Amino acid sequence: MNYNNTPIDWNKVNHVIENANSIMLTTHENPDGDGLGAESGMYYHLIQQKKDVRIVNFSPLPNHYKYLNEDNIFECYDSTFHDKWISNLELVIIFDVGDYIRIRTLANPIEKFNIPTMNIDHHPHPDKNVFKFNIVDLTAAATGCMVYDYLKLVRKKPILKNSLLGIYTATMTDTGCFKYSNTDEKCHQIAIEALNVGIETHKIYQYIYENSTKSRIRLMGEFLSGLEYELDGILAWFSITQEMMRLSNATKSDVDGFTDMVRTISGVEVSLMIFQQDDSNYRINFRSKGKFSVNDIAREFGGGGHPYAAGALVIGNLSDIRKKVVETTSSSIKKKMISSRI
Ligand SMILES: [Mn+2]
Repeated sequence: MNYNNTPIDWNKVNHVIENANSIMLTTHENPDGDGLGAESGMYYHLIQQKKDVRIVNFSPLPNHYKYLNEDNIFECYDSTFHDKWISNLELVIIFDVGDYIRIRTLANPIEKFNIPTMNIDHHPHPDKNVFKFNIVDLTAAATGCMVYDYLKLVRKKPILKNSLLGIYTATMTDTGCFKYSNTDEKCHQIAIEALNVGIETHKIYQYIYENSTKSRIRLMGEFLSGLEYELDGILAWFSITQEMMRLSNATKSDVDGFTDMVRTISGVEVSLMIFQQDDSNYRINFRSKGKFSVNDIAREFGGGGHPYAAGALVIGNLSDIRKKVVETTSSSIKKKMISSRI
């Protein structure tokens, strides 16, 4: 089964899910609202179907998503604790992963015990991929919207409130609170359904976006004072070093959303973050307002993503990476500016 941005037959997908009794749900490391919301959206449905289902992620649940975890459904992978259960699984569903490598060490038991994998994602994947079942819809605003499509079709009863809480979270976070160009009618339909079942959507906003740690704000001050512009301000870029993380007492999740924030500056079309994750590993993030694609730039560094939101992992030292990434990004934008004038 390979729906690689081709029309998805959810009935066929359902056939696979129905036939599996024990199912693990997972998403990428450092999970976001979409990965977590897609998981919990699916989880409550499968529990009602009497499946042996658990959500096991490589990373712990970030604090601002604790409201999704009233039933303690999110587990953090521990091989000594989980591998026995994983060895008997009939299916693992991986949400929003972008790149299989981002489930990190969870790939070990999946491969060791040869567990069938189902990829449900709105990021591009190659036609030849590692998944047994590949379900990709690039037009979906969020992976949570795909879970919504699935549940709408297969459930005889309305979607559960707990599922909608996850699906709404996924939709809200991946559309930048219904602001980005990916926001479509379905996103608002999901919001309407969430309100109809009594989900307090304004509170979800507060949990996620009005819950900044003081460390995050301190870190913001640090990186904003070093913000740089190229191409007359069309490209804005910044780096966050381990030293800055230490000084601010910040954690990885404090960094989320900074690239989006920098993109909001007037005149800036592309924002770029270079984030030092440890001594020699860096995450680079690109955001574009829509004039210039950035996933092709991310691909030059072995990454990928959506046309206007992409990233990659690079190895090296900060000054080399800065030089190379900023130069490559500038020259790519410049080329696009020239070709769009012709
Ligand atoms: Mn997503």
